[in-house]
Amino acid sequence: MKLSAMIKAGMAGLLALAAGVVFSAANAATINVTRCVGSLNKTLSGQTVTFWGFGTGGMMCTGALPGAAIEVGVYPAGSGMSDTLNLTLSINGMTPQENAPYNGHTIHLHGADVATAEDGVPETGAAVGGDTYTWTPTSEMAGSYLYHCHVHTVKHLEMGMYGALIARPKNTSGVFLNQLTHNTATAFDYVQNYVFGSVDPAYHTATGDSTVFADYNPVYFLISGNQGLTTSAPAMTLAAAVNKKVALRLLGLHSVNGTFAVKDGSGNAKSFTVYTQDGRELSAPQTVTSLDVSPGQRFDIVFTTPATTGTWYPQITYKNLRNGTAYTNGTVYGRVTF
Ligand SMILES: [Cu+2]
Repeated sequence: MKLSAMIKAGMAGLLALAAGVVFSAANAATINVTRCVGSLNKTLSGQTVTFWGFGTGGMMCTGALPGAAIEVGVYPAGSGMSDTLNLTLSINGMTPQENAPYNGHTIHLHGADVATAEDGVPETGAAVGGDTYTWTPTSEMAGSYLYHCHVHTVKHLEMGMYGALIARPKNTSGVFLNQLTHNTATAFDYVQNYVFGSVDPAYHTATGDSTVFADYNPVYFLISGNQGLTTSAPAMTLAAAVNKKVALRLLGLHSVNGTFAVKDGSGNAKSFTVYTQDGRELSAPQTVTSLDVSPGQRFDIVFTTPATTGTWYPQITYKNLRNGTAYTNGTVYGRVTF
């Protein structure tokens, strides 16, 4: 290797280290990510609600709602290449937490094929005082996943201990592609994560085996931690352009039913195409005008902005699990301008 090439390679390695990414053989990467647990307050419809979120900073952890998204590369089929995620829950950032037997926290990689020891489920032996969770996704696993705490899940998920986990295509040089899968039909110009959430404030103050947990009555509804109650104050915004492909990753971290749609300012539903469901590419993409998203489900969709400028509103209407009725203040809006 020429000296100039060696210096370049060294610089690339330093830059990769700075980003928390270490390249190993054949350009596959080991992605080291650390999360801690920290509390945060949000004002929802004028009321203060305390959340626990996955964040960064260890002992002085600043929680985030949702936790920052984590991306892991998946390579073309037959390349023999894989990224490995080492996701560490810091032992130095484990408060707040509940009293025993629901003490501590874990990270569960929802939808990922991992060994039991990497699964973060206390009932099957996972440590609750900090651990490292390893996942090596393969080509066919391109798509969207979730990470969340699996200690007393009914409480800790509600407290906001969740985030997006993305298996995203890379080329054999290790560069992320703007595609949902290695199928070029899934290419996009823009992508956003729509993390769905619902909030029952009673769950946020109850602990242990309180009877509160026997009845779920959410009153606040979120996309990626924001209320977005009107089209003029949306939870998500994207400045796109005309004739472009917008991909949205729909991530079901709510605890009720939900129906997603993309509408224009007059309420007319626009078509979008579903390419992946629950971390696998559909054998035939589905073009629809609405999509039910259940708790735990993930869909990756694409729509094309029209040839003339305007604004569309991706939105979800949250519905009661028992009777399917839409909740008051239960429609949360995003906004895409083009
Ligand atoms: Cu937890």
